[in-house]
Amino acid sequence: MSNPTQIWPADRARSYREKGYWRGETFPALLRQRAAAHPDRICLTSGTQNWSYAELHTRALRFGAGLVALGLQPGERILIQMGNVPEFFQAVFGAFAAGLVPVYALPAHRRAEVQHLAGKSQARAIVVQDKIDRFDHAQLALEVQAELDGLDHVIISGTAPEGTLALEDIQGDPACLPADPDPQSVAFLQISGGSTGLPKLIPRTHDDYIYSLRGSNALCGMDENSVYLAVLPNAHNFTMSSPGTFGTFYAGGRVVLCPTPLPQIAFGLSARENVTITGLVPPLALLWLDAAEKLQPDLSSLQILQVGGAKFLPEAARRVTPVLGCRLQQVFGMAEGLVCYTRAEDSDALVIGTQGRPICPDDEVLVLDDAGHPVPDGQPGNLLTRGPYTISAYHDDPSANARSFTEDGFYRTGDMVIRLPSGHLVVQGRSNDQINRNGEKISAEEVEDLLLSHPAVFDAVVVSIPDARLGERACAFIQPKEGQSTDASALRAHLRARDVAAFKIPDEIRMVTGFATTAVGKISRRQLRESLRASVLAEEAAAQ
Ligand code: OOB
Repeated sequence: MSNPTQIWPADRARSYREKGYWRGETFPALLRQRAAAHPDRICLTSGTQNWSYAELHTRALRFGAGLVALGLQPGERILIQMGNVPEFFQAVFGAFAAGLVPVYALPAHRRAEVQHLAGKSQARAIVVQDKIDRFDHAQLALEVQAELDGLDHVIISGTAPEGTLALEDIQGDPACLPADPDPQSVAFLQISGGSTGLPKLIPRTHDDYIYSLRGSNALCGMDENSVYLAVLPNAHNFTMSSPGTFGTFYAGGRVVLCPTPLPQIAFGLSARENVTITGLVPPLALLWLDAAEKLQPDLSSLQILQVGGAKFLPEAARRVTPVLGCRLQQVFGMAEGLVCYTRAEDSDALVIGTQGRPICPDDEVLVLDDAGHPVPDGQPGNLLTRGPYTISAYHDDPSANARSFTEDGFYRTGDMVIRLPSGHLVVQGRSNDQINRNGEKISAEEVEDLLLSHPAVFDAVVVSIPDARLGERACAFIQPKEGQSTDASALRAHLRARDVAAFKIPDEIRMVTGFATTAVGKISRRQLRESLRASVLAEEAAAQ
């Protein structure tokens, strides 16, 4: 497993400890302490189920001990793919108790992603919910297991088919659990959106992640009366830590799990459960705004609506308080670390027009031109960052590390931003080829590769197009091989057969006879994507 000193060099680690950011807290200790301090307080509500802190803790210890009894060793990885169900937390905190390192897959991930994540992390076990939205994740887990050496255990929450273990049967004696882990060791592997290839693994330590929870809680006003509605997938970093579910547990508050992001359901839950804070991606926030105008729901308990994951445009941002009656908080974050928030004390102009400023005074932010020179405030540049909860290396990925981090440990975010003198950032877009569709990140290169594997495709270029509903949508341009032909539905079927997450299938597929080249040869894919994008935008403008 990665050595924490590779993630943070010793001098920075020392300074973060001295400054009190890293306090030696760990996830097993966190839940143990909360359960001891207020055992009967409810920490999780899902439908008619209410779990107290003591119940979650007991379930986690028993499950963790069951994992130890299966022979799993501290430091080994366990892949978790579950929806917004309470058992997600039983599995994650159980893994923590056993000293195991969870790897989080999203519910939308299919065979290509799950196999990659399990293989890359050398997972020894996989825990999945039997079905999410009618998709059979148990079957998928068995298929992945058949392909991978060392993936010894498939554990199912729900109905466990033959060859798998039922989560509820994995129980052991908590006395056999290991001692608490080193606070600077890796607690779990988050996954990156990324612009190249399949998701990369992001090693987050107990110390760094818990600092981000504490910092987020302070500036979101979280306390034991906070009720967080988890609408986006639990596995996503926004839902987990900004301040999200883990921040709520840290504060001793209550998490309410939303079975679907549909506004009608979420509004009802908010009123019934006295929800105080929730987080949405911009397309969902738009849906909520429109629905609230029609339905006039009771959202009187809701204090903060957080919007993040993709750019929330000022026209929409302006509607939040008048329509929903709560404060807007913009959140600009990344699973690699850095999270920016607008603050309660910020002017309306900052809350509506910026994506906030970093949690920590020691979050170092550089805004650089393409040659690596700093640009003045007010001008766009590439965002690089380093700080007490931002990684300086991906798990086991030297080539991604060489691309994504500078020698002195700054993460190249791939985002273009303008910094204001107040430190607030205004996100301008991506400097690399990633499509942010509905907050879900798609690598243009990965989809191009998949399209190129179709026998009739000579070349494929995938670009992002601004979209009123999704924020951005993916448009693929396809040049068929000479003498061959194919069409959009055949290509979509081809992608589906490759078992990739459905959000990666392009919204639009256009056939072309060829791509522009320069006199000296092929122009760069970056330039090609830019010119194709410009042609779609021009066409749309002409049609209006
Ligand atoms: C969050 O995390 P990821 O890892 O799925 O995606 C990170 C990327 C950022 O680099 C940026 O390109 C984009 O998502 N992004 C935003 C944004 N928030 C994220 N772009 C514009 N405006 C925003 N407000 O998406 C994430 C992690 C923690 C908290 C919130 C979001």
